[in-house]
Parts: sequence; structure tokens; C-alpha cells
Amino acid sequence: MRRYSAFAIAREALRYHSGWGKAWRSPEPKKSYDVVIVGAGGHGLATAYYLGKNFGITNVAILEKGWLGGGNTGRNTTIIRSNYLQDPSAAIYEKARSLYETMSQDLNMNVMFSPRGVMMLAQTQHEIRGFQRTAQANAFQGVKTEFISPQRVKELVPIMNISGPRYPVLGALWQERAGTARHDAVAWAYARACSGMGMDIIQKCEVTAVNQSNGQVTGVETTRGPIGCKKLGILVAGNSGDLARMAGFRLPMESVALQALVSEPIKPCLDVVVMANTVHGYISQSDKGEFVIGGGTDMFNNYTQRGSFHHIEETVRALVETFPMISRMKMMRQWGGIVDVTGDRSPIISTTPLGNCFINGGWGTGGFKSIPGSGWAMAEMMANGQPGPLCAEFGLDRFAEGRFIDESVAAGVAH
Ligand code: FAD
Ligand code: PYC
Repeated sequence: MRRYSAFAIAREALRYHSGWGKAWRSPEPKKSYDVVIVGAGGHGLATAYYLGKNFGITNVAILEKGWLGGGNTGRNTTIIRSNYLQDPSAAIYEKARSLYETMSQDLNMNVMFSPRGVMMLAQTQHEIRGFQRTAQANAFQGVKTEFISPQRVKELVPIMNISGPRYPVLGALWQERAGTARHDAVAWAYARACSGMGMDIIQKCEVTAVNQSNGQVTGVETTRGPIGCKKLGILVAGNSGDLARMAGFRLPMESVALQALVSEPIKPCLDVVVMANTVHGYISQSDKGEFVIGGGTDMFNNYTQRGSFHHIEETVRALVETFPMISRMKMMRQWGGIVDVTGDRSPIISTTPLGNCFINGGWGTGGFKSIPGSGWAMAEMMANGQPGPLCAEFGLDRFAEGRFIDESVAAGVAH
């Protein structure tokens, strides 16, 4: 794999960029692998990468029914933060956030990590108490957040109306080193690094069945033929329930559509990320100048990767009081993704009833930010056969034991 560098750009500029190779190979699947990962989203690719980097396991195939990064990884609003309430969540999200800080250097591709700061507005008394509690918990967890005043909010976001009649801004939970990254680039960077280690990324290869013998996984059936494996990782977000059914178990998870939209591009006027959880809207400005806007999930289970009109109307209406300028902007595009939601709004990173079959899902509306930490923890569990400290609390057993990791406030998106 050729390194990307300033020197390489200069060299290619001199020969009309004719020398760039493909970023990853597209091989035919082999008969079997040590590890098969289902799902080439951020979580699947990051898991494969850390299997190779941290454990030297490179006889790995990543199977993807569509194109890599074409699921939620390429459809999200790219918010990265680690201001969660519970200790296990803060640990894994902060691990992920810290890996984002050096991801471009580590993977030798610019993922445009932009730690521009994320604020979650408090617009009710209840939210003030909730966010002050989170700031306190974060201080104990070593996650740097603070509860800031409405005046400080206004200084950071001059275009915001903080004294709206229905939902005045009463303060905010502020994380200065939170921010955004380019979502496709995260998937591409991991894919390129995996391919560079000799792993096979097989696109247009849908897993249709999971093969097993004596309670152990032996491989998968795919639209490109059977593929054997010693270990199987399932990282398919909204399709987690389908894959679990193929492997013979059920998940406490629901799949719903979450959607987002972007405005026409305008001059730079918003250089932090704002989440307004009471009114169900969040907003940031992209490098192109578009406002990236998202709202709540559909209130019914479905598998549509599309947006619906009533959501645009509700989301924009919700944000207009706080951002009056939106009322004069044109909205350009909308889209949706299928998110996998658990009852406690925390992920499942777990061994399963099927031997050597591991699952990672349930990131719901908030799993872009966790991609590197999740991949790190999943790789550790798959390599060692049991969960390490970063994911030990996120096992499936917590639902049988009633040991929930309640993150309904931190999820930040209405469910
Ligand atoms: P995906 O990227 O969906 O990857 C799973 C892959 O599995 C897909 O490519 C799919 O095609 C493949 N697959 C499924 N079934 C099969 C099969 N049978 N065989 C082979 N392949 C299969 N999170 C944040 O942290 N911040 C945000 O701002 C944010 N905003 C969001 C906004 C929207 C509109 C949406 C939809 C989500 C948002 N999220 C956000 C959530 C985040 O996008 C997801 O949690 C995360 O991307 C999940 O990554 P993944 O790798 O698990 O799933
Ligand atoms: O988890 O921060 C988040 C988020 C924002 C928008 C969707 N998810």
C-alpha cells in the first residue's frame, strides 16, 4: 500500500494524478478465513483493523451486502462526543474520541476530525438538572465537560436566539474537544488499512445463513457462495435482528429509521455543533457551508433507508425558534438510515449463544462517534474469546439480569 504524503501529492500533480492506485483491493472470496466479519460499516471495518493491528490476525474477510460505508456509517450527521452518564459508556466513548484525535495519522488518510466543540442545550429545568449531573459524572470519569451559562452559549453561537418564548436556552452541556469527522473517510481509511494488511473486503456479498456444527459457528452462506470461518463477528446495525435469527438467537433490539437533511450552502456562521434535545433537533455547518440537520427517529419499526416529509417539517419547525435564520433557508437533500435501538439506549458487544460467534450492535442513533473504541473492544473480545474491560458491561446477559446501562438522556435523539 503506497503511503499518502505531501510528497506523493506533489509527484501526482506533476503527472496529472495518473498514478494513484485503488485504495483497497476487491478480491474474490476464499473458501475460508480465520475470521469473517459481516458488515463493512465503520464498526466492522474498525474491528477488522484492530484484529490485525493489535493481535496480528489478518486472515480476515469483511463481507458487505452493498458497498462499504453505505449503511449508517455514510448516512449520519458525524457528531463525535463522549459526554455520557454511566461509567462504562464514558470509558468506551472517550476511548473512541481519543482515537479520533490521531486517526488521520494512524491510518494515513485525512478523516477531517474537527474538534470544534459540541453543546447540548438545556431548555427545561429538567435538562439543567440532567446535564449538571452528567458534567459532575464526567469530572469523575476524566471526561472534560462543563455546564455553561446562556450568555456563554450566545458568545459561542451568536446566530442563536437564546430567549425564545417556548424554549429559552437555560444553559448547555459543553464538550470542547468533541466535534465532527468526515464519515465516508473514516470507513475508507479503515478499509484501506485493512486491505493493506492483506484482509479481503468483499462487497455485494450478502450473508444469507449462518452455518454451525455442535453449537460452534463453521461459516456463512452468501450470495457469492459458502465461506467457512473459525470465528464470526456480526456488525450490521439495523440488520442485527436478521443476522441473530440466522445464528439462532434473538436480540432485545428494534430497528427504526432515523433521518437527516442538509440546507443550501451559506457562508460560515456556525463553528460548533448544537444539539437541542428537548425540541428534537441538532445542527452543524459542514465545510461546504451546508447546515447538517437531524431530528428524531420514526415512532414505528421499519427497514426504510429513506426520509419522510413530516420529519423534515417537525425538525425544521423545532429548530426555527432557536435558529430563526433557518426559516429563510432552502433545504436541499434528505436521507435515512436504519438504526438498531436497545431498551437502555446502550450497545450490545457480546459473546452469543452460538460458540465463536460475536455480536456488536445496538448503537442506535449514536454509533458513529464510537467506531474506533467499539472496533478496539470487539477485536479484543474476538481475539481472546471473551470480553475485555472496555466492553465487559455491554454483554447480552445484562438484559436477563436487569443490569441496564441507562443512557436515554445522553442519546440526545428522541426515540
Ligand atoms: P452500518 O454503517 O450500517 O454498517 C452495517 C453494514 O452491514 C451495512 O453496510 C449493511 O449493508 C451491512 N449488512 C447488513 N446486513 C448484511 C448482510 N446480511 N450481509 C452482509 N452485509 C450486511 N451517530 C453518531 O455518533 N453521531 C451522529 O451524529 C449520528 N447521526 C446519525 C444520523 C442518522 C440520520 C443516522 C441514520 C445515524 C446516525 N448516527 C450517529 C448513528 C451511526 O450512524 C450508527 O450508529 C453507526 O454508523 C453504525 O455503524 P455500523 O458500522 O454498526 O453500521
Ligand atoms: O449521538 O450525538 C449523537 C447524535 C447526534 C445526532 C444523531 N446522533
